[in-house]
Amino acid sequence: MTDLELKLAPLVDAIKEGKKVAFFNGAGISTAAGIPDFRSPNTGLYANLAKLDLPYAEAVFDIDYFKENPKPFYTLAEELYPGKFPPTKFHHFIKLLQDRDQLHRVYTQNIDTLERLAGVKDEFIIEAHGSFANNHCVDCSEEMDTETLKAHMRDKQGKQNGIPTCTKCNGYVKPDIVFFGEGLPKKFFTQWDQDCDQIEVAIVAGTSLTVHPFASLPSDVGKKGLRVLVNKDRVGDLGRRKSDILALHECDHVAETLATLLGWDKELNKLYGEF
Ligand code: CNA
Repeated sequence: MTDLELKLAPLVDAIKEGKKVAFFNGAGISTAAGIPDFRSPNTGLYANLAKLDLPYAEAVFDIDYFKENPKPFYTLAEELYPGKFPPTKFHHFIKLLQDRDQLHRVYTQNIDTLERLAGVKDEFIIEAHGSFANNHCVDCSEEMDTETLKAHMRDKQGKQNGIPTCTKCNGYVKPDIVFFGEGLPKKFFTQWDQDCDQIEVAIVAGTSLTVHPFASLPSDVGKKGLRVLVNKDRVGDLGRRKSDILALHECDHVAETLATLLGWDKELNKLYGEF
């Protein structure tokens, strides 16, 4: 047995016993699909924003900055817009738990909707930082459908210069992803109130756990819950409880290893091969 397999043994046992798993996801579960995360040195978005001429990296997702200059966000949005990227093995592993009625919830910071694309049902997903699914004017809140938004983005030669603009008030339109300076969806808080004491297994994956309030969820998991960190590096307070498992590896490698230990590897590869 490899060191990773040994470490994962209590998690495999818990899944074999029929326990339900809740996920706490970040950008690192999607990097294998080709979507850069924020904070990885060299490859992360923040390391590659120089071309956007921002006062500071986070400004690209800052609501006050967006209201003055939406161009950097829309330059980035073109690269990140859902539709170009397939789910990873890690996403498919979540779906396999759903198929076995062992998925408790998926709290995700990601805006790429890859959990949905992998087939995870709406009732399980809490998109804590919103998604590209809907769009609103930042001034008058008028909704804009996604096809119109995309048409505005494509229209680079027109007077809007590729920036989606409200047909009612001419304000800038933004997808409903949560920017710095904006509140999280109500559902995030109400669902967590219901879930937090009932978590049997918590898998925290691909996140630096730096953005609050999401970052505090793993430490709120009740002491009886088994906590597992799947990440390149150690983050948050994971590792402080005796039962915590630290799987400091690539997310897809851990998904493959778990699938093999559970005898789900053929199914996982089939799902992965379908995209
Ligand atoms: P982050 O701060 O960039 O952290 C990512 C973490 O994942 C780091 O600790 C990395 O070491 C780790 N990591 C990267 N790749 C892998 C991998 N293949 N296997 C294991 N670990 C890996 O990102 P967070 O999600 O923590 O930050 C929260 C922000 C990022 C949210 O508001 C998101 O909206 C935002 N974001 C989302 C996406 C997306 O939707 N895919 C992409 C980029 C940023």
